[in-house]
Amino acid sequence: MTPDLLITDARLVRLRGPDPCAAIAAQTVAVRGGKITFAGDADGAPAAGAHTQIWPAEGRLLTPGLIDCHTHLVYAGSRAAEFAKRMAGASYAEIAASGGGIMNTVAATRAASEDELIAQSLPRLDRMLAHGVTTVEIKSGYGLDLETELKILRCARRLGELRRVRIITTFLGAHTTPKGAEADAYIDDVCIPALRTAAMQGLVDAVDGFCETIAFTPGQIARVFATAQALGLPVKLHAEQLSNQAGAELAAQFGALSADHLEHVSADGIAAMAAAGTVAVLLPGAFYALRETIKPPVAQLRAAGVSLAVASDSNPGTSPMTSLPLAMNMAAILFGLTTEETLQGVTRNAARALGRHDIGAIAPGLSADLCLWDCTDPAELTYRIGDPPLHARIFEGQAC
Ligand code: DI6
Ligand code: FE
Repeated sequence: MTPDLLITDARLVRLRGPDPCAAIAAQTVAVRGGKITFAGDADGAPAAGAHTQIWPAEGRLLTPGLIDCHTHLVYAGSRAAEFAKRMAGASYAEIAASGGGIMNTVAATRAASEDELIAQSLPRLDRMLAHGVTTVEIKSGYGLDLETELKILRCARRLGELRRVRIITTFLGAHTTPKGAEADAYIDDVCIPALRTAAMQGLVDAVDGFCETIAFTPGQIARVFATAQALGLPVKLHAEQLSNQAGAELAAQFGALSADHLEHVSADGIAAMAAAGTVAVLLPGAFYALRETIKPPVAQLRAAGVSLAVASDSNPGTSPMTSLPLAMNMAAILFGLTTEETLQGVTRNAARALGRHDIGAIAPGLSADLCLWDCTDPAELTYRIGDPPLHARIFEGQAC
């Protein structure tokens, strides 16, 4: 089959096979109809036709496009003023308890029109893309009422039409209890009905919750997860970020794609995740911004065979960051991941955390989401502090 695109002379990192992070010189990748049809030595490559675009990589590194598998990208407003308070000594939990925190962003997001929300979120998306991202997961959770949760999810879908990027949506109605409401009543009377409506409208790819003393109990999250299961939607969980709530065990029990944060996960939680194949999504941006001191138990997760992913957690409260390569650097420096682990964490393991088998690696049949980098060593992507040497981003076979 004649390719639409042939990338020649690339230093290829496939994220597949026994040595997934090896960089192999002088490789060719062929693309047709937005999908990879060949990756390997030039002599085995399909022949170019009259309309084949030939792109000499000139020895540059070629990796899968990066996948940010945990973001809260769509929101309105800024929390810089709260940041200033925290730097002057107030804690995140104190600010949340006094009506600030997530509720601050909820008020701004409710007040914003859909177009305003797009206008504020699009520049953040553009910065992500400029750092090599080709797939972004976006959570709701700054609406906490039916209308605003739907608005956020519609905006997330629209962002995927405005830019050449794959957007995956996650319903996070169980983010916090809105002011004046009672947690159980909110879950049963607002969150779960909103989930059903959003799912019916095709706006939901997965379901998340925040299991924490300042958010929801495992029992409340379980009710949301049971609804997700009935709707045929996969689940994931913000688990053990600030304390241990046995959220990892709960997530595993529901066959969750991922459990995220995990600073306070227990040995039992790790064992449950390993048995269920639940990916650990590490979010060093929030750890850094909250000046946390307890790290996720990376050595134990590794020893148990839990797959590690890394994401930006881009959100206005605890991780106002849009650079996934910066998260890679932080995961190495702060959590002790190797440069191979950080790269796998934003490619094939991030794909697993999203339940996707068609992205995150370079192999025939997969989507041609690729990044060409002005370097030859894959460690360069983690080594630089949020300043990745991106040469070109390719989404479904087209440079953009
Ligand atoms: N965990 C977090 O770190 C963010 N959400 C969550 O569930 C914080 C979101 C915010 O402060 O706005
Ligand atoms: Fe988050």
